[in-house]
Amino acid sequence: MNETRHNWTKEEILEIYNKPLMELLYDAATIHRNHHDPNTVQVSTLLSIKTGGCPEDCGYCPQAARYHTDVEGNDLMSVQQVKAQALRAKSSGSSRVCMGAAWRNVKDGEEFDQVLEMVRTINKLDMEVCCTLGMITENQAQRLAEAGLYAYNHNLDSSEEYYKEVISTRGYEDRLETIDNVRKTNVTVCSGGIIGMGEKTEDRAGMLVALSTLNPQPESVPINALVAVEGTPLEDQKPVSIWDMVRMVATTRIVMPETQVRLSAGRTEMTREGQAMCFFAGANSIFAGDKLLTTPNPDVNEDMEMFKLLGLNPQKPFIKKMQPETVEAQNSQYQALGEKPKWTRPEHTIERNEEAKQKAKALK
Ligand code: SAM
Ligand code: DTB
Ligand code: SF4
Repeated sequence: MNETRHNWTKEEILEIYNKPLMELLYDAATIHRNHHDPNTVQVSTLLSIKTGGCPEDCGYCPQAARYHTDVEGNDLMSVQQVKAQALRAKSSGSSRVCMGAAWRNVKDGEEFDQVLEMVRTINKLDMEVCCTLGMITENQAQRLAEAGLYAYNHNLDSSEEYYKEVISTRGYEDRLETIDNVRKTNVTVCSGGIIGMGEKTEDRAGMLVALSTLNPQPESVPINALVAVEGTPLEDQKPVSIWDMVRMVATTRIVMPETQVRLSAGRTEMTREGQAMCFFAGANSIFAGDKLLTTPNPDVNEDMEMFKLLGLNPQKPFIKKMQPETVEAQNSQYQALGEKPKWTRPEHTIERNEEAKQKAKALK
């Protein structure tokens, strides 16, 4: 077994990332085998429970209200709708449902209570439940844990330096604080980022420093390739090369040996050969279902064919950690505190985000 280190430096990570490819693949695959079954891949289904109309300015995101994209906004789904979708996901081989909401942060009240009920409902289907709802307080994390949440996703997205080139409406430290709030509970941490936003290799390494020096490291790390959506400030970004994706996955695997590395957004642009290389390099999780949150993803049947071809098996739920218990709302030991936390709003100017906003205004 390789010990898990929490003191990786940017220079060390860059050295790994830039290794001759065959050596990088060999090192990553070796570490992967020492910590995981190389033929097992976790399968998660994404569900956008509240779509579009988000007040933030994340330059990559089609759900930000200020840009002009084709995303149709939707109010919060009902618990019954979510249950039906979760059952579909389960019957198609997913062990986890990840519910996403286009919110800046969670607000106590009816909508959050409804999300808690969704968590209880899916946990009772014996599936792992993940949520990604924006920033949360410790009390909100505790309430999610009590409802039976298995994981909370909150991405760092990039290095601290490059983050400032993409998002101005909240700070990197807010993201770290949310991750820390989740860490105070039994809920596992899912945090990763996006490549292909125009960042340098140093920024990819910087993000991996930030993630790998967390102690404990996140239980899962999604690596997304930017899906460049028309109308967003990053609409003209060139698709990320498969070689970059493989290097990023392999480096993530090496610096975070125990984590589940998820080959996330961007798979529609990848060949089976490319994805196979990512699995060899240590990716052991995917998002399945023909939609991510708002953009396309490969068809489930095609993914299952790929699994068969590669001899991969979907991971069963609760293999890495026991299923949490669900406490019913009436027995909860937590109150909604109605806190108004002071999440920062750095508001630096990002020219291209500003331009996209103006363009969207003009089109209205
Ligand atoms: N609103 C919440 C938040 O930002 O934390 C949760 C949903 S948000 C859509 C979740 C993550 O999806 C983002 O942090 C980002 O990493 C990823 N994402 C969003 N748009 C993307 C895109 N166009 N391409 C790749 N990843 C994207
Ligand atoms: C993550 O890292 N990737 C997922 C999930 N966590 C929430 C989201 C990808 C979104 C891609 C763009 C879209 O479909 O809107
Ligand atoms: Fe909103 Fe999340 Fe999209 Fe940012 S990434 S605009 S917070 S939905």
